[in-house]
Amino acid sequence: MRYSVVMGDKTGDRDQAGGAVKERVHEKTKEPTLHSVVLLNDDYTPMQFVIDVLETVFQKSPAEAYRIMMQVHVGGRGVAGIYPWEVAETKVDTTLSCAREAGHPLQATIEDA
Ligand code: TYC
Repeated sequence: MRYSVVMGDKTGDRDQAGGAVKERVHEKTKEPTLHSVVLLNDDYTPMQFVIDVLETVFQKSPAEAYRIMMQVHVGGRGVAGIYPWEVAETKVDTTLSCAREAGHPLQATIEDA
């Protein structure tokens, strides 16, 4: 999903023109920078737990969740999803909280997409 944020400042967007005030003369849009949430392999987190996290936290289909989990299991790491910074941060927090609560050492990090 992509979206734009309208950027403006208090003075720069207003311009006097013949007595009228033009609003947002210099309207700008800025794409959010995107970040990858990366899952890391370990020897103890159950495969089914990782699949469950990918389905519930990262909204992956069962087939995609299995594919990503196996990629991490075999290759050591895999991208769970790509998001704006604050969304990525929340996904990592949720993943780590769920894992710790369940007693698993699963690790997740954020990288530039
Ligand atoms: N390697 C784990 C196992 O054999 C499974 C696993 C997959 C763990 C992905 C973490 O991010 C992970 N039980």
